[in-house]
Amino acid sequence: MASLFDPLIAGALHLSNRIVMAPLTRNRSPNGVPGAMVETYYAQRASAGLIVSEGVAITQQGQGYADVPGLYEPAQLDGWRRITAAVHAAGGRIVAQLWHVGRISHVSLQPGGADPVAPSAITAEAKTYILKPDGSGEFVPTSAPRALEIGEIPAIVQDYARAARAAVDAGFDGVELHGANGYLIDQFLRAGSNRRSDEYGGSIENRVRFMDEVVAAVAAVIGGERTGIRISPVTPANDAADPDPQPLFEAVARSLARHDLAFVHVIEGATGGARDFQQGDTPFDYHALRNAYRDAGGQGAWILNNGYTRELADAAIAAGHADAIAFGRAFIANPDLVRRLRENAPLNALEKTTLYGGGEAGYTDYPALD
Ligand code: 8OZ
Repeated sequence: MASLFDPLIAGALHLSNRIVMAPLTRNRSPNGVPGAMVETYYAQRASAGLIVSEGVAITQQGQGYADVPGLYEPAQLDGWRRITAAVHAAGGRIVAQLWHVGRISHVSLQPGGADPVAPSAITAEAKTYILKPDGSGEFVPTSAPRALEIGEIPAIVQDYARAARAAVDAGFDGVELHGANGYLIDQFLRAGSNRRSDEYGGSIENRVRFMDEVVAAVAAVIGGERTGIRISPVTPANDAADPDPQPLFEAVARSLARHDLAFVHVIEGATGGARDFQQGDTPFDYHALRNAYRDAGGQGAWILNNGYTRELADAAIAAGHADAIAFGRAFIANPDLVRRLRENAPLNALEKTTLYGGGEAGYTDYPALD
């Protein structure tokens, strides 16, 4: 029977255990450049079987929040090169989460103050976080987006591919596409944000097309065995909504199965909230989702996430429902989470006021055991 502490091979990624650090937005990279503090933070957490970095913007257009790191300027890449080297020196593995926020942005973050882009010109009922001229942060409503012209889509697909190449050049072991939580890929998938009448909207097949093209383009440049994706079939985060998620995400799973990916990472329920959160008329069937992937030939590692305790995680791995489990908030507060889980040691409590932005406090100063 597999355990959380057994190694796992996920495509080209060799994990020393099945405990994954989930992607966590921390807003500590001014001008998109991750510095020494970010390096310390990730190196402290290198005992994870795999670190998925915080969302990293693939372009300035993909930026939606203040002080999120990027992968599109030389100084940003230099910062990541030091971070990936530090994680590797500490024995860890790290993939970059490639992020385009789509409509979850604000004009002040966009190139030339332009409107954010989205599948359709529908403003999200959501907030983002920007910096005021005095440097302090504030939450503001997201700006009204404009709908992408069909002729603009290939360039955005290529932006993902270029960022994937840059990530691997900067030392990342691979990438995770951010297909979750109401950002650009998810905006194309779900009917609430996609009202297009061209080949990228309408039918499920059409709404899956953008994701499929991004996955294909990224896998073509860095290899499917270094590529994973995160999805969130029912989360309401960022105004994401679809009336019938089961057939939609089973089609997503079948599409992903064609690309020989390293892993598929699934958020169960509402991101950071109720695991049994439901959209549509029936509870989402996550086993059917996994079966759709496996039946279509998908062999990537199956990573589950959201509110897992040690007991829930052990049970999911032992039952074969997951190959690995991702932990988010527990990794913020416990740099040595793997050891604590192994020893059944108590966990540090999370300080919520220091999650987004700020300095070392609540970032690199959570104590390890001893
Ligand atoms: C929390 C705050 C800002 C962004 C996500 C990237 O939900 C995020 C995010 C989380 O996927």
